[in-house]
Amino acid sequence: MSLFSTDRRIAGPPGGARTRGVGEARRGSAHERTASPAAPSRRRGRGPSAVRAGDLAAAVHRVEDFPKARRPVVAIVGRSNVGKSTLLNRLVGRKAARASRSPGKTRGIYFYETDEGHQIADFPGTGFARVSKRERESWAGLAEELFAGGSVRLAVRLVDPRVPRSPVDGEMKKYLEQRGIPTVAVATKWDRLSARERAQATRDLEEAHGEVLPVSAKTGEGIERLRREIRLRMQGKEVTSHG
Ligand SMILES: Nc1nc2c(ncn2[C@@H]2O[C@H](COP(=O)(O)OP(=O)(O)OP(=O)(O)O)[C@@H](O)[C@H]2O)c(=O)[nH]1
Ligand SMILES: [Mg+2]
Repeated sequence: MSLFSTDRRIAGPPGGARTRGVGEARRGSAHERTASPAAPSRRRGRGPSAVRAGDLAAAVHRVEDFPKARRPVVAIVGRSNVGKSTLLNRLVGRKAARASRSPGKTRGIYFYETDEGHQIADFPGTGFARVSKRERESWAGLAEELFAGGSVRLAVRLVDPRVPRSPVDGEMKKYLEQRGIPTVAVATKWDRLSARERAQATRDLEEAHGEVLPVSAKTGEGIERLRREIRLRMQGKEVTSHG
């Protein structure tokens, strides 16, 4: 499987994504210009080195863009439009990443600061057919590089409760398992489900993914629980391997 690839006919075996070609990704393309996250906000009355939750630490479109100083990272992954950027904003308490009603908004890996010692990374979505093969391969290479580097200590795997058994999500689960990345499965947009749908979705999701935390970035439901879970899972984790 090639992460971020939607077309299984062209997808290689698990782990087959290569970094080759990543350097070809052009900085400043129309995509990147429109998809760049909000610029770091001014830090009023604070020193230039003061960092606050939601500050952009790195925008990665090529391998060379990865931050040099490695910190523990929480990766937010999932299908396109599932709500990754919106959830990240809710977690950092500020509109840092750009979200959009139309899928394919996030087009690079964006690292944001948190006030808990780790960084949180927003990923491009998987399963979006309208992204070019070349771009998908470039993202797959970047993801491969990051996941192999040892800094990702937890992946928050977002799933759509209305599509509990998406094959793309199944592939992501397998991909992360194969790389030994611990994960938390999270069902997004929980506010959109009726009580009856919630009960059904819970059963279906647990069957497909094991324990799943339901959240709504819109109402805030489940967010504190997810924050606690992330904190717990990141406690004492430092970047030890590969720098
Ligand atoms: N009702 C509801 N809508 C949500 C929620 N979270 C996200 N959305 C909406 O879902 C749409 C997609 O959100 P994004 O955060 O851009 O999704 P994404 O996964 O980052 O998408 P890509 O970057 O394209 O992969 C936006 O219109 C959001 O407002 C939620 O909890 N509840
Ligand atoms: Mg996004």
